Amino acid sequence: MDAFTILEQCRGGHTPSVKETETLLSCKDPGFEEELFSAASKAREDRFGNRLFIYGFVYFSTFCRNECSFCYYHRTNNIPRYRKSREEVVDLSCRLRDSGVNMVDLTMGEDPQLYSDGCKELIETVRSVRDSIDIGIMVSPGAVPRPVMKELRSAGADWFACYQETYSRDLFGKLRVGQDYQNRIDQRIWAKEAGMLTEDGMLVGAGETVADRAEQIHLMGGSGCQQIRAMTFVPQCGTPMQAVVPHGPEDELRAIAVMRLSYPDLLIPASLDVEGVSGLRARIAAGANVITSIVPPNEELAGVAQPDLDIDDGHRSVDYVRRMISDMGMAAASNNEFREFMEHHRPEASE
Ligand code: SAM
Ligand code: MD0
Ligand code: SF4
Repeated sequence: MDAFTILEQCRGGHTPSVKETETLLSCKDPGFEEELFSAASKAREDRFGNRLFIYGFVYFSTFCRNECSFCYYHRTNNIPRYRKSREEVVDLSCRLRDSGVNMVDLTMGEDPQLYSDGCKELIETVRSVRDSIDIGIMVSPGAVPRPVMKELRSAGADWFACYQETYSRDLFGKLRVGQDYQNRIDQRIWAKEAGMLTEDGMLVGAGETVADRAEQIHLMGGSGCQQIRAMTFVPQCGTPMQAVVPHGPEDELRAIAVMRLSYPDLLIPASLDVEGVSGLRARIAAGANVITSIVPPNEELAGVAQPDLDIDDGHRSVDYVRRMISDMGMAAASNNEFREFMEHHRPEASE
């Protein structure tokens, strides 16, 4: 079946098969992309109106024991690193709350210091943040031991993010060198069992095929995660993948649109960490309904894929993105709206 016919069926509520997804991801016919994005925007509007959720990003430790070949914070990369104290993380989270984000995403490398003693410092950090703010809390700590999940939940974490990057085992081995594929899948299962909402994600332009991408969209969308994302790989100095030719945003935008059409109820981020604010409009126009990676300026905080882009000029701020989205007829959702989403979708703890 041709891409236009599949798209027409999707408009009527059809979930495309993997093969059909591949067709949607690869059709180069004139006018197709415009129709795809407009159908995806319509699907978002039907579910979420003109509302977008906004998340703050606190990358509180850039130390890491892992050697992901795509990552700037790769263990052997000789770069300056930092670890924020518990008090600093609380302060930053309060500032982000005051600036108007719906959630803070507490992210770290697999820092041995935060992992020691059953991830005690991580858990206590979450608890201190929970005691100080009443907006959403997401944790993105990497792959933690199973018992830690329950503790993160009872310390106050609402969400657990852990991206598989790819569902090709072969490519996974090349990207997340030395890490266990199944253990990373299990993270989201265990987090869900502990009563947390979960996020999965794919890297785009990191060596996958279009068929891999189509399959991954299905696996992520059907896995019970409430949020799924695609981020274009940004080559990083000092890493094994530094010489890879950077991919444009086109394939990520297609992935966002197809995810929206296939899984209209899910949260799908437009990350400021790939192209900064200049890439926001296109991601929203492709069907994203969350803006992630708001980072407070002048705090020596880093992004992941774009360690400093748009941060110290204050462009990765709620005020700035609110202005941008209002030009598109969109508005920031309230904390109550976000809370409602969480309450409605939070998995029941099963153990
Ligand atoms: N360390 C934790 C982990 O790996 O799960 C959490 C933080 S990690 C830095 C968050 C995500 O950022 C990764 O899973 C990956 O998808 C993305 N990321 C890292 N480096 C990137 C790059 N160079 N380009 C695009 N995305 C990247
Ligand atoms: C982002 N820089 O949202 C963040 C990060 C981790 N949960 C999120 C990749 O783009
Ligand atoms: Fe460490 Fe996460 Fe970077 Fe991998 S992606 S090297 S686990 S910070």
